[in-house]
Amino acid sequence: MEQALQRILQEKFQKDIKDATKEEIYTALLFVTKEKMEGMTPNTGDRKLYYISAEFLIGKLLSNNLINLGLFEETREVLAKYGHDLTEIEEVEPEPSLGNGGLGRLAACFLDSIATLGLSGDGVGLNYHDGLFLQKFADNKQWEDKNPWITDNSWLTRTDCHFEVPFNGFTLTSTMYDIDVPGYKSGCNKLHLFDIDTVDESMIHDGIQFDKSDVRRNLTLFLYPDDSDEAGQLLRIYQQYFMVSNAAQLILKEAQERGVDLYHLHEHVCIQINDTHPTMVIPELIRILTTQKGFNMDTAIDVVRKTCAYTNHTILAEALEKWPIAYLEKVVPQLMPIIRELDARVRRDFHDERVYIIDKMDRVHMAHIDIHYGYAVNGVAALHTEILKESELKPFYDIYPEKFNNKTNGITFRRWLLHCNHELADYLKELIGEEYVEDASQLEKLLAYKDDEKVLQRLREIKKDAKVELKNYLKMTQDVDVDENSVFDIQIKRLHEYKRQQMNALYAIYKYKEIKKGNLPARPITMIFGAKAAPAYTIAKDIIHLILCLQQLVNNDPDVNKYMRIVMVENYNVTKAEKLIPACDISEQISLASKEASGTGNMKFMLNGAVTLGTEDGANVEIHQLVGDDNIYIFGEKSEKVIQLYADSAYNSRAIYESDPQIEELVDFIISKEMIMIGDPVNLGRLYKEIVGKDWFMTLLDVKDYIRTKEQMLADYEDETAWAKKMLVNIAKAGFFSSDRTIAEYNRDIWHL
Ligand code: GL2
Repeated sequence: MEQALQRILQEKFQKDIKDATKEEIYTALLFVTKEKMEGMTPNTGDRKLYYISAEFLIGKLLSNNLINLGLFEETREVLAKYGHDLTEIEEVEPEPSLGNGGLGRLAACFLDSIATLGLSGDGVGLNYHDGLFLQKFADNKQWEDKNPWITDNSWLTRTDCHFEVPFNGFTLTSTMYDIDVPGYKSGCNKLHLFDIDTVDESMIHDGIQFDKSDVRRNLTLFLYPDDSDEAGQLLRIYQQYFMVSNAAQLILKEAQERGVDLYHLHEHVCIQINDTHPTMVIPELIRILTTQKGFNMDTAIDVVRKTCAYTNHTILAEALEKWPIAYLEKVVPQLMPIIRELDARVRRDFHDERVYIIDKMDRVHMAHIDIHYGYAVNGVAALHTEILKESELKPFYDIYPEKFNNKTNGITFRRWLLHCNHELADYLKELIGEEYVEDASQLEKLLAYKDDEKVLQRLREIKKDAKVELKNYLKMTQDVDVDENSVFDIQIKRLHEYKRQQMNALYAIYKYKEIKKGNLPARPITMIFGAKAAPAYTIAKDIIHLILCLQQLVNNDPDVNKYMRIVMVENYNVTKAEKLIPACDISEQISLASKEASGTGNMKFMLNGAVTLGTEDGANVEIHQLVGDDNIYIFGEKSEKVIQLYADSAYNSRAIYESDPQIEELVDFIISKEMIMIGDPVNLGRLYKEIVGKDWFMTLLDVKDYIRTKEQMLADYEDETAWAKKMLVNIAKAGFFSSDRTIAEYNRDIWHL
């Protein structure tokens, strides 16, 4: 490493390591690492997976690549020898924002595990130049800006692979960029990101505004451009088709290069459709096979059906894509005859309009294409899969019970433990050996130390160190002060009403009022939030406004700020998650039961010794089963009850509000004099009305149980030994949530690589 670094620094900058700047060292490390990865043996096999996804939230890559290449320690030492700190060098790397939340991060964790398990499998997606927007706070509100991440020297390698992608009346020529995905001590795969050369970032103005109709210039500017109008929806269809047409052409090209007889494609290729964004790969493959490869329709459909598998990540109706036929006709008319044919076959075989592809309003249900014309359908946590089978997708489950299966999500321990929490990772190695890194179930060995006071003490110290680090980071990045001796209570995830950040904000109001009344807590609490709201999601932005106003109110009140602080982290992303998660005491997983398909933050927190405060939702259910009642705090109504309330239209937030003076007092505070003095009455008023008059995700149903449970948790925190035991059990039981386990299951049951 030392020699390689010296060589590249000389070549590129005519400098020695000790005189080089952080930027120069970063660039040199990037080159060294890329060279190493080029020299790695690619994972190969007779069967290859293509994981197609609109999002790959890969995070910064330098340290993770070094870890997987087995070069991390050596690099750290070499740099230290010349007075440099690898952590500071990492700061130079821009974070690609190629994802939105859990779904995109899951895809990134999966790529790591696929490569680590030595499986042949590449990711396919788009190279968004400005990714998801950059979040800024001003006037206690969220503002959006562009988020460029591609620099002259980056992890992207331009390839000479190009395809022609046909749209209505014109064609776009693609360019494929590759990012290497090294496995941990094993072979290498690729992430292929498609782009066009004509994208023009200068067309963006006033934050994230741009001409949505100019596809040649805007196609790969942003992930999830605003789709609240027709032009925005058309652009999303352009993006999706561009992604899958490139994927389909790449898959067929590579298969033919490997000598695969396309009539046997399914024996050599499998395609995982990550949520519905890549669904058009099904009609696109059928189109290419029938129009260019001599297939008849029956055979093309048969081969494609045996090649594609679909993962569902949500039961939220608005997230299940339904594109109007008129829009598809406008953008990709060549696919519509095929989609109509696929629909006609469904209508011929099943006389149940709930499973049709085209509905009465002339909309195409993308998930229905996946389920009929794929060979596997999976949910992402046990409860989620049950809900799909028993309610959301029941008519499909009745037809194809054999296609449905569960694959509980997972996270890569390389990033979410080894990289983000060196101190804990090293201590675990000392206690139970190195094997847990490759066989996560070994973490259970930790249980032997459950009553070992020394071990428990060390776990507390490690947590404290992480809290101090976070404190310094928050001071440096946002100039806020927090107390490392306070309880760190953290809710970080996309902003959505179903995730109920608003309920956590009601707790903040409760606590603020208690402190004002003189009911002082045994120990201060630091409530940390991080979340981006979709730019067109009004109520989500109002919730951010509420939290930011509470932050100002609480942190500036000398009666209160000794006992309580609120921090809303700006532009929450993977890099920030890596700082926040190791420092957490209380992991907030408080979605309305039945609505969070899985969650993956919950797993990252537990692995780093936080204790979950959660509803029986998503993977929380499995965490609960693993750690037992004593090591998790569960509250709120169960999913059966919630589903019933929706079915009967029986939830009435106004009735709860009017009949419960405590709840009324908390909700009224949103539009109190104190708050209106700080905030915008329009935003606060709208949010107040929404909670009282609608509350679609039932905040008021669970808020009292939530407050009671959180208070219990804070009281229990004071028993240091008992709390440290809970930490230990959470870490020990986290092995199940390694994405290596998840990928092994995908491979066993779906991919058969
Ligand atoms: C999500 C779910 O909301 C989340 O619960 C799940 O953990 C992830 C990964 O399976 O998928 N679905 C979705 O559309 N997004 C998610 O994060 N954005």
